[in-house]
Amino acid sequence: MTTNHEGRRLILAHIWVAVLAFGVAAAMAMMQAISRANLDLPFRTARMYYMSVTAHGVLMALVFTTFFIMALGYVIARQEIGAIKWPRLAWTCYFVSLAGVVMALATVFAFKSSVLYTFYPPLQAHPLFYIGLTLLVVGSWGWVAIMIASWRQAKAAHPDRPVSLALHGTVANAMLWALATIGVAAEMLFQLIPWSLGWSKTIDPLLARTLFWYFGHPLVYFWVLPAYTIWYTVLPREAGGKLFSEPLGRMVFSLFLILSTPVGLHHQFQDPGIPASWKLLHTFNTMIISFPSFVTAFTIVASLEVAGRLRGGKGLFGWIRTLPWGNPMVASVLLACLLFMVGGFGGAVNAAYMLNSVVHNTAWIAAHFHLTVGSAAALTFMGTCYWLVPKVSGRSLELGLLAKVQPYLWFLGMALFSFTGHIAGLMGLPRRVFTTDYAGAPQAHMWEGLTTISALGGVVLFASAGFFVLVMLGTLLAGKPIEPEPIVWAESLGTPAGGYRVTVWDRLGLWFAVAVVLVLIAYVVPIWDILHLTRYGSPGFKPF
Ligand code: CU1
Repeated sequence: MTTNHEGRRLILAHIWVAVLAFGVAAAMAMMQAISRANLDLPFRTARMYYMSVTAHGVLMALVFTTFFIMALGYVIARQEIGAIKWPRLAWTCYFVSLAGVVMALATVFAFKSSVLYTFYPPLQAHPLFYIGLTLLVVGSWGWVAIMIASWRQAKAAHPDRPVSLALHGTVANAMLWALATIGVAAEMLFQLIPWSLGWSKTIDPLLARTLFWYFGHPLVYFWVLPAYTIWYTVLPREAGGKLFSEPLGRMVFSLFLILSTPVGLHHQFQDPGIPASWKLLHTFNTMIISFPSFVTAFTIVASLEVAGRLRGGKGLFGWIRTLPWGNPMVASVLLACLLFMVGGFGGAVNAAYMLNSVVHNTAWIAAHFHLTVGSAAALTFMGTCYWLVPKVSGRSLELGLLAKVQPYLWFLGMALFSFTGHIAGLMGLPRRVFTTDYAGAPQAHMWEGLTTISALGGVVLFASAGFFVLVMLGTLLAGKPIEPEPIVWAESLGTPAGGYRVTVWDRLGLWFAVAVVLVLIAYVVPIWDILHLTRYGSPGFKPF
């Protein structure tokens, strides 16, 4: 147990890493968008481009998200039990994760690990890249243990009532992460690390990709569930209303725990060596997992309608206008939700076997996940920082005007970047190429206007990211001392007298066990098959 002061330092230490990672990654993204529009920049080479895409992906998708999510988890657990459980473990894990990140990024910036954030073999990185990312994951396991221990303590203290919805969502996510990271840990320990150290000469790319996507799909839910937690437990109150249904929220998080992992083959539709029947099973699971997201869309829109009407909104759509669009936290989440709706429809295209072959490896994919992780998650996290950092640090939010403008700039930039990316992808523009002129090929001309608009989007996004980082630095370094407002979760509409009772959806241990069974059904046979195919190992390649 620790005092709140120590908890405060721990949480802010995580936020610092998240904000700095975000700032560096955003600067690299702008250069990439400009490079893909074939506009000449100083130092523009393929080598520089792939180094910077790797750094951008690792910093955004693995560092910014993980550190922010750990910070939010500590906030929520502390709120529940009044302190951070096992603070020494928490600090140890923080430094292990940070050391891993520094190690991995040092090799990236030294041009020794240009393998992109998916680190597909046979592209080969420096061993410290794989070891560093493994340490980041190992550090996050300590966080998982602390979340589960806090949850058990909260349940033991009040066995007759459920824990807060915020903690329920956080612990579902921690369990999901524990299950998912087994895949990437196995890939690192049995394949990538021994191979990069030269202990094994060749690697099986199909097995590596399968283990990666076993981890990679639940990874996207690891990003999105904390955003959903904020949508359910913070947004309704900040918008001036109540959560439409808390029991639906509990069901949603438990369903995500069950369904997030046995779907990874939907990233491998084009991979040979995996029977179509197994790909089909994963497709069905993917379609089922859209159900809790639809429930979330319904519940959140209903909660917002409650808020808008309580604020005096009338008529069919009048309540939308009366929402507090000038509150940077609320605006961030509302705009994140709008972008996510488009991203969700694109995701349904990706998940359909036939449609997937049209968009596979095109600019569509990068455009798609910038609406999901890059907007639904990242913009929600930024909005959450505006709400959370003053409460944790005891400092006033500085540069409030920039904070008000920032979510709108993100929305505009992402619309320019992403909508054009979807269209260009349908017209055949590949993802992950540093130049798109294809030696003047006629088809490449058709992309020109689109990649230019996309680059403009990149510049707007960079401005938005810069505003966010300035607001955070101003607040953390120069905010005026304030008496922070307490954190209060949103009330639920129609809470029964005496509060909610514990239901089957609160039994996360049970749902974790169900998730394990589904994972075994979905993966044992395909992985067994891969291990018994004629294996063609590949040596490592370092083209950049
Ligand atoms: Cu996926």
